[in-house]
Amino acid sequence: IIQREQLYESASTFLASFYRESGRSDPELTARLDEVREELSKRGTYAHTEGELIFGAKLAWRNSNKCIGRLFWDTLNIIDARTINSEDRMAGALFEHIESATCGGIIKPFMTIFAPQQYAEKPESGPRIWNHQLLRYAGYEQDDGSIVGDPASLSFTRTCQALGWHGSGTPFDLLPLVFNLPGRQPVWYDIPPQLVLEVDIRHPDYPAFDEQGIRWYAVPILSDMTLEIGGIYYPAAPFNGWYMGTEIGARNLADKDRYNLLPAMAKAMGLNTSRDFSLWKDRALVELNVAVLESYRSAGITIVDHHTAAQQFSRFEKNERESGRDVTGRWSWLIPPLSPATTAIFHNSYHDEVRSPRFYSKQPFS
Ligand code: HEM
Ligand code: NRG
Repeated sequence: IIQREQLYESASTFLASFYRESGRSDPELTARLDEVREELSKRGTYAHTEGELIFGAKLAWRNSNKCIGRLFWDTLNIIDARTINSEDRMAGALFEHIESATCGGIIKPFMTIFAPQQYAEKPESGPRIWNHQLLRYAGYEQDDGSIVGDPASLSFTRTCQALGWHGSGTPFDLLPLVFNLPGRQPVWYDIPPQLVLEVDIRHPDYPAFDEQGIRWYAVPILSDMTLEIGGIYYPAAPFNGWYMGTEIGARNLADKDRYNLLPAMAKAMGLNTSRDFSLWKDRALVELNVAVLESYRSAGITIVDHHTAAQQFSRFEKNERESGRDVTGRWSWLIPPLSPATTAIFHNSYHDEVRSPRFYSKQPFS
């Protein structure tokens, strides 16, 4: 009963904001709240209308304090996949997400929302996606302790292998999709390669770098966060926008515990790497980021540089203020990892206040 009251509280707060922001009348809101109360007393939960789901998903993006890309929150495309209850159809919906979001390189923000968690009358967990992102490269530990591929994927790769998947062992093997429906065993599906757009990373001025054979995928599709709207939890709700170049060039390819490519870039540039004092790491880092941006651009794939992204974020802040809302944010995530002080974000401060609808990074009630 207490849980039901809490759920009604969360539902009414969310519905009030939906009806207010979409310019509906108070009597309409009251009617909907009565309906929700009735549904709660019968079923212990309530179902969002399609309009509520779309609005809630967009607000969860708008409320993502770590996200610099929020100017575009209102352009999110939502696929309602709440009725999917077979593995094949779930895999199909995920494949379709990859295809629609990629859109031949003109990337579109998408979110596919599967069934919510039913935690009231009949405790039953919702469907779950085990991948961190729908597209990601495997990581393998060799007998000599060295690592092939993405070290961030070591443990998930072992999970896939335990389920019977075998990778080819290259540094850029796409991992399979792994997920489970409520109360069922996990299943894995290889992603049809023709759905996956990837880019060869080349440097326009340092062709020696091209021989590294580095590539990356076009679309980041986060798949391990739980979406919460009005007290309802959607544990499988993968979403994507496009990349900011630094995510790849200053982290995925540069971090020592990821692809660790600063030494290779420095070598291609002919830098002397014997002394930190020469700033060879900084020079290699900039050129690695140039290589990422130029490679995506020449392949016709949407990507944003961190200066433009920071300017877009300023526009978001202005829009929010003009709409009578104050912007929340987490400074340590909003600043880009390359030349942060050249962006306005660095010189501002933000309140990291948590608002619902929202994304949880760890799945609750697991
Ligand atoms: C985080 C950019 C779209 C929700 C981030 C980060 C960047 C970013 C750079 C920090 C990531 C990191 O440091 O690992 C963008 C850009 C987008 C975009 C350029 C282009 C449209 C979206 C969309 C959503 C979203 C569509 C949800 C609907 C989030 C969330 C985080 C995040 C929840 C935090 C992730 C975490 O906790 O690991 N975004 N984003 N973003 N973004 Fe966005
Ligand atoms: N840094 C991660 C991706 C995190 C989310 N970034 C986005 N999200 N751009 C990486 O793979 O590098 N998005 O929805 O566009």
